[in-house]
Amino acid sequence: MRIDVITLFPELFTAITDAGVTGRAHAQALWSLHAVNPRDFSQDIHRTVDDRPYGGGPGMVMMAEPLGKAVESIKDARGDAPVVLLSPIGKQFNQTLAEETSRSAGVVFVCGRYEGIDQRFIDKYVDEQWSLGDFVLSGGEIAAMAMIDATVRLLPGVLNHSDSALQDSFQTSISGLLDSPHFTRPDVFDNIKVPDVLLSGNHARIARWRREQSLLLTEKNRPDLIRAARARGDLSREDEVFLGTLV
Ligand code: 4GY
Repeated sequence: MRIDVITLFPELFTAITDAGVTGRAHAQALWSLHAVNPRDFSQDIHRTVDDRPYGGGPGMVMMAEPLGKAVESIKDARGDAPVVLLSPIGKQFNQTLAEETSRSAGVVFVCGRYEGIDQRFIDKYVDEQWSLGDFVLSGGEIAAMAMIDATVRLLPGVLNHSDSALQDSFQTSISGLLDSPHFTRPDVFDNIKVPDVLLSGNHARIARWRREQSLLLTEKNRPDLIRAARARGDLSREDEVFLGTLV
């Protein structure tokens, strides 16, 4: 998979190219990152990429021309990958979008800085806007890295064991419930014992316990996901009895 990113801070992306699961996958050439700095397409000696907002107001606005030239510079290499602007006004990114992106050839992420981006750049070059969530960042880079991380770990060959990705929180293809708690050695920490069932070797009991922990946690933290699972027919009679919905 090829990922392009337009950013004033290309060095930030070493966080995902050089470390962890995404770093290993990058070293194995399972994905590549191509950063383009709009400052390299500025027209003046000061390499200016921002200017004051028309109509007044605080802060600065990213100029359309350096961003437009940056996108033009990757026209041939990107093929038909969509140009995606990271913005809190965009569609909320989720696991389904990560799955779809991981099945695509690639994406071009545009990371804004300052107060905003000249709307004429957005109208001419941006295909979609995606949001990490309902909060305002100082720039799109951290949102882009989060989305790249969520996408790359789903690429074939990135995670070693085949069902690990499928069991994570939000991997709705299994159940759409939150992940159950995890424990490892030692069996006592700070006088707190690992739940006995996990040491029982009874795989059916362990699976049922994990399912019930998922149901409890999801009911507490994300009751909307319980309702959605029920609407999809993903809750068994046993699940409903456990939740107290039935007798
Ligand atoms: N939230 N999700 C987000 C953001 C800030 C463009 C400069 C977000 O994705 N990006 O808060 N981005 C950017 C937006 C102008 C600041």
